[in-house]
Amino acid sequence: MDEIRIENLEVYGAHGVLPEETRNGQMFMINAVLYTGLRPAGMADDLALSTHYGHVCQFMNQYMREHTFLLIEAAAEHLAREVLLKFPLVQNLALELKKPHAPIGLPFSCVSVKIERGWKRVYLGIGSNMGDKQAFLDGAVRKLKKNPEIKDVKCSGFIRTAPYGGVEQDDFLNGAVELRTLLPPYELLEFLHQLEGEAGRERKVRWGPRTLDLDILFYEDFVSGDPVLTVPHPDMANREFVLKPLDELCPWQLNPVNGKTVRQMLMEL
Ligand code: A4P
Ligand code: MG
Repeated sequence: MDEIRIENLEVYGAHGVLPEETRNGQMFMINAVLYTGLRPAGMADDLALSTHYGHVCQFMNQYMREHTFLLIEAAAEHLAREVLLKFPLVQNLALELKKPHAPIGLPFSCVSVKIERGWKRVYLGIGSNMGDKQAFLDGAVRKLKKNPEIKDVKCSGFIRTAPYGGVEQDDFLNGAVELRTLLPPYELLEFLHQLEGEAGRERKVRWGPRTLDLDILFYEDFVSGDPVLTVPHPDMANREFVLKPLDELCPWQLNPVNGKTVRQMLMEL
């Protein structure tokens, strides 16, 4: 991915743990790498097709002045989030926040923190087999769209499917959702659990009836075998109710564990 680089931008702010730091303030320096496509602006020679680095610098300067954090970790975390929300063409951001006058009492040139944050592409499986199934699925998609840390939400069509997994229960309505999010995997999972809770989901029987089930199928090419969050979803290759709607959204998406595309898994099933 192309980059716009900002080096050693000097900003003033009142961040620190000591009272005199928040009282007097001090100078900070910012290094930022904005990962974004530069081809359209480069070909057309048109600033409207790129991200104005001057605006980014002014924005970071103002944000650092108007907010106060104890830790440079917190200042960097919040600043990165705000830049990613404010400048939509920036897909990922590496941000280094340097504090050259930190009150250490020893000779040093600089302390800093460096983080990378960005909009990550995610695919969810979504299902319901209790009550007004369509309304539960529509409600979940609406709430995903309302979260400021989620964007570009696209939904497959919903299909009626027979229950899978041996528990005798009502038919399901299933679909898949594509989105981009600033939430890291476990925070996204927590948000999905919150939405399930708001839909009145009760966990009585594993694989049993539910008002709303939201599963993370893919999170970029993140791989995890943790039982709390297993990604990609380990049983997707055996589930037509997952692969069919997913195939509508991303037939060429590669499962990094088995090396197969969604289309290939669906054909083999
Ligand atoms: N968990 C681990 N990995 C993930 C992930 N990638 N996404 C953990 C979401 N959650 C994940 O899930 C149990 C625990 O799995 C969570 O606490 C989470 O930390 P749950 O939703 O409480 O329980 P569950 O859904 O009953 O169990 P499980 O194993 O998630 O089942 P599935 O895979 O969701 O399957 N038949 C049809 N036709 N359509 C369906 O949608 N769904 C199921 C449930 C069974 N049969 C179905 C359908
Ligand atoms: Mg589940």
